[in-house]
Parts: sequence; C-alpha cells; structure tokens
Amino acid sequence: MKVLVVLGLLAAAAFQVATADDVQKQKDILYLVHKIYGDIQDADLKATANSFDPVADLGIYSDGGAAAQRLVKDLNDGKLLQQKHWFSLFNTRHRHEALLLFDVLIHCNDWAGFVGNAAYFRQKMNEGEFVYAVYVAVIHSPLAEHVVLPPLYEITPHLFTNSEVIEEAYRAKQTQTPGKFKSTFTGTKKNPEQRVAYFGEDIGLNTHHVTWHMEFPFWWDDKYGHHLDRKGENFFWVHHQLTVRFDAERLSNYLDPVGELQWHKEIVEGFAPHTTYKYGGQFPTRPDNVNFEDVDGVARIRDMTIIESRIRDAIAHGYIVDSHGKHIDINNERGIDILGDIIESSLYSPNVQYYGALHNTAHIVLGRQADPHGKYDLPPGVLEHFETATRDPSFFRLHKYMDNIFKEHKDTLTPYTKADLEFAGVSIDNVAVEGELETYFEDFEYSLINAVDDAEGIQDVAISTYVPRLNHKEFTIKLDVKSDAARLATVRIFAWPHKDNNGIEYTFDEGRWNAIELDKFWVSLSSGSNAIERKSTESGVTVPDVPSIQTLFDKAAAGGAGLTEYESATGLPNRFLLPKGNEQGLEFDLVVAVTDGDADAAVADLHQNTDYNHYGAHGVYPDKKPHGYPLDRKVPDERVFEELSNFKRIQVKVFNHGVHIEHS
Ligand SMILES: [Cu+2]
Repeated sequence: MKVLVVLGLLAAAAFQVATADDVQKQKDILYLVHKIYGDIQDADLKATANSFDPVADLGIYSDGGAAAQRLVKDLNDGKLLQQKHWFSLFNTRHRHEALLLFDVLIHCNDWAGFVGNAAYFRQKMNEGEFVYAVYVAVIHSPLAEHVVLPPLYEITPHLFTNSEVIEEAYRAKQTQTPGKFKSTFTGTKKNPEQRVAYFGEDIGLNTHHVTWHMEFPFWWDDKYGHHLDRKGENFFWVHHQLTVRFDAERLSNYLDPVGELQWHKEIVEGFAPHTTYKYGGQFPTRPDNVNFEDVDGVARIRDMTIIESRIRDAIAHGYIVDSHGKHIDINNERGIDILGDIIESSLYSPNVQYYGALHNTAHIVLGRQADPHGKYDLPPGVLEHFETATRDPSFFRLHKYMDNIFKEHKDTLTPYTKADLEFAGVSIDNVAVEGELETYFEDFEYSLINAVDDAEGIQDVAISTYVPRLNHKEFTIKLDVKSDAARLATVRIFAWPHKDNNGIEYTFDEGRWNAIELDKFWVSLSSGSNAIERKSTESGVTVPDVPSIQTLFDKAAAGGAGLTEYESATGLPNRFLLPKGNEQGLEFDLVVAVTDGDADAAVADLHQNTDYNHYGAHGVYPDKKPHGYPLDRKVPDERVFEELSNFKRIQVKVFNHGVHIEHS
C-alpha cells in the first residue's frame, strides 16, 4: 500500500507532517522490537502486554477472531516453539507459528488491537517468530502505513555481525566498558572469494534481501488483503540483478563471473560463516569441494533434478500444466511471472505438486550440506535465512543456476523488432556523465546494544561495531533528448561490463543479459530540445540507509518529522548503485533507452515522482513493460538497437583508487 500512497501524494509528501497517531505507532513499533530478548522497555506498552487478552473481544478482528483463537489455542496447548531458540522461516513449524501471529495482526481492525496483540505475544512467543511476524505485518498492514521499521541489523545483530565482534560486545557489557569494535569480512586473502566478501556480507545488502522477501513473501496469500503484482517476475528480477551485480563486483576484482551450481558436481567454494545464533550455537561451516548429499526429511538430489527437468520441459514446450491439467501458455510477456512463481515457489504457483519449490528447497538442501543427515544436530545454515544467505558465495552459484533457467525461457521469446522498440519523433542526441564514476570504502557504525543480554541492575553501556562498506561519489547523468511534440517518456538506464575477465569484449547479446539496472524514471518531454539531468541520489532502484533505531526513537520523540523517505526500505542500498570498479577503471557500456511513457505507465503522474521505488511496489507495478525492458530478450542482431534514435550507448569507466574513509 505504501508505494501507491507515496505515488499519489508525492509533491506533498516532502512537507507532510506526521500526525500524533503516526508518531504513537512509530514509538509502539520501536519499543515492540527493541531489546527483543529482554523486557519491554516502555511502561505503557508493558502494561498493555500484561493486561491484553487476544480473545476477550472478537469484534476487534476482521476475521471474527478466527486467527487469534487458533494462536491462543496453540499457546494454551503448549505447542508453540519455546523462547530463546533459533528461528528459521524455512522450518515449516516455525513458519506456521510466525504466520499465525501475522494472521492475527493483519486482521486487526484498529491499532489498539494490533499493538495489544503484538505486545501480548511478544511475551509469549519465540523472539525470531515474533520479529518476523511484526515486520511483515508492518509492511503489509494499512494500519502501519507510515511506520518506519528499524534496521534489522540492530534488532537481531547476531544475523549480521561476526561472532568475534559479538563476543567482544558481551564482554563489554559484562565489564561495563563501552566499546566500538572493528568488524572485518570473513576469511583471509588466501581465499579469492574474500575479494568480493564486501558485497555478500554487506549488512545493507543483507537487509535489502530480507526486506524484499518480506515485501514479497513466498507464502503470501491474497486472502490477507491484497494481490502482489508480478511477484514471480519480481522474484526473477531482484535475484537476476543480484547475480549480475555480483559478477560486476567479481570483474572489478579480477575474478571470473560466478559459475552455476550443478547438482552432480562439487560445490566448489566452502564457507565458514563466523556467525553465531543468539541461541543455538554456531552457523555450520562447509568445506571446499563437497559433493551434494540427499538431505534427510527435505529432498533427495534426484528430486531436485527431476523438478528442474520438469521446469525446463515446460520452457521448451512453451506452456506449463496447472494443477487441473490445463495448459497455460508461457511463450509471452506474462510467462516470466508464472515461471517465477513456479521456481521460487510461491503460493501463486499454478502447480506446486508437479513443479515443486526449486528455489526454496535448494536453499535448504544447500544450507544443510554440513550435516545432511542430522547426525550432529547442527542448526540451519546461512542459506536458510534471508538475512544471512548472501554471505555464502554458493548463494550466487545457486542463483546463477536459477537465473540460467530464466534465461532459457527469455531466450525462447521472439526478439523485439525495430518497430517494437522505436519511439517516433524522439531522439537521444547526447548522453554524458558529470562527475567521475568513483567508488570508495567508508566505515559504517551500528549499535550492538540488542546483541547482549539485559539483567536487573546492570546498566547499558554504548556498544557498537564499525564495518567497511562500499560507496560511490555522487554523479549526474545528462541527456539531451529531442522530441517533435510534448509527450511523456520513460527513461531506462543500464550499464554492462564491456569485457570479460580475459579482456574479451562482450557481444551486445552477452552484455545486455549482464546489464545492471541503474535507474528508471518518467519525464514529461516538451517539443524541441530537452536537457535532462538525473542525479545518482535520485535512482529509482535504490534506497537510502534507514536511520539507526536510536535516531528513529529521537525523531519520533521530536514529532516524527523527516521519516517519510524511509517508509519503503525495499531497494538496493544507494551506496551500491555502482559496482566497485578498479584502479585502471573498469569499462562499462552505459545504455539509455527512452520509450513511450504513455504506453508504459500503469499509474498516473509518474513524471512528478522521484520517490517510486523499483523493487517494492504494492498495488499495481508502475511500469507495464517487463523488468529489464528493452534488454530482456535475445538480440540476434544488434543493428536493431544501433539504428534506433531513442537508444544510445556510451563507454564509461568506474574507478576505485583504494580510498578508505576510516572510522574516526
Ligand atoms: Cu532471495
């Protein structure tokens, strides 16, 4: 719901003053998830938690209290997972319980019911289940429309922070000595993968990934109140972008693009996560060159290859078979959406019985390879949490594998013709970049106060960690666009690496599949010449860092001003707009396509909107064109593009001069 509201009220949004109601909601949510392993810190909220009865008045629910009764029954029957135990969304029972609470929250008619239930169950349910349910409910409930969720790395720091640093945090608390601890990336320089650990282990990237999966949960059912538009296609696209961006980071660091995972070959890279559960011990380590083993109670490797071949078969046929035996054509623009639903798989899959859940099962199978038969009673692996999955290089192997299945489908679609792509009367005369495309590292500090335990009479001390993160200097893309009439236009900007790791130029067709999406926006062209300037900070595919929980507390206390821009946190961190590049300057082809905005726009007034976020969108997705358009289909003859006046390609270089702005 959030995005549509932002779209509609955009001009007003910047000056919007938070209402007293919104500020109260903001405070409630902060206190609900703050210090999750200890007592509720706010006296009022704590009193609510102690006095609330979820089933006293079933009139407060839109489902007649059915969900609340179910959850209370499980609670009274002692069926719920204990507190102080790890939680994984991929564990069927854990997920079931978290969704019971979500079901209660999403069916509350008013905020008093929402916050009463949340406070009550916070004291009764497993903390991981609780945090998950509250985050997803805040994202999806119209009641919580303006609430800004605090960064997850400060709420459950164990999932984002190395064990060594967590240990130091405990020590600081025990000895009552404030501390600021340096975090490094896992592994050593002996491991070539270490060169790109700054990407997979970035706390902002981890947050992006987990937030996306909360905005588009695979378990989503439209009975919760709204339909998630193009969810399957979004699943493809968000992971495709992670895959091509990871490859661009690899090229920046003189590594080959990641190879795809294959069920009958070794998992080349091992991984030692250096991460510990708050409760449940260390995340399991996997050595190099392990062969896949069947995972007891989850899947056999043979099942995985069977599912895969059914999906590839559907792609080759150009149709899938739904659960009633009906053929659904996928040889069209909609096909990718259906395939995404099938491959993930989500509840939107038309035939989960037959096509299985390739992605979700693969995450568990890969995550369990350290203890496939449960002999050592290890907790789930990093791949079994969206917060931690990208840390393991095999995450990208897994997603390259799935990305190649999607490519197989996209490659079967009829290539666009010149007539499909041109925008009569419009030409791009010039594309230029103002400012050097330069990246650097900077230290970022976040609080670990929620990592350590509270005890009566023991004061909090300031405990934080700082970690190097990739960032880039600001730049502006300048376009000269000529139009023979006033019209609405969509501007799409991509960049792909010019050469592979051996210095061989990518063909247009290879390049376009590896294209990083930099931006997409709408402009109102006037008749004649139009000078368009687009700043890197305005990119529609990225989001700013959400302020720390302390800043959110402070802003809420000060009346809630300045929170609007953080309401939707689903997007790549804006620091990651550019890949790292290198000292010599990594060459990229920067391409701009200007297409018919009236034909593309699914929502009005998009040209006035600089805020719309590309990854998170409830309601109708603003762009009617497929993700990646016009580069999403095979290009057998690049002259089709080169003869277009509304398409332009220039060469740029992305530099990194080894600058690291250290923590002061
Ligand atoms: Cu994912």
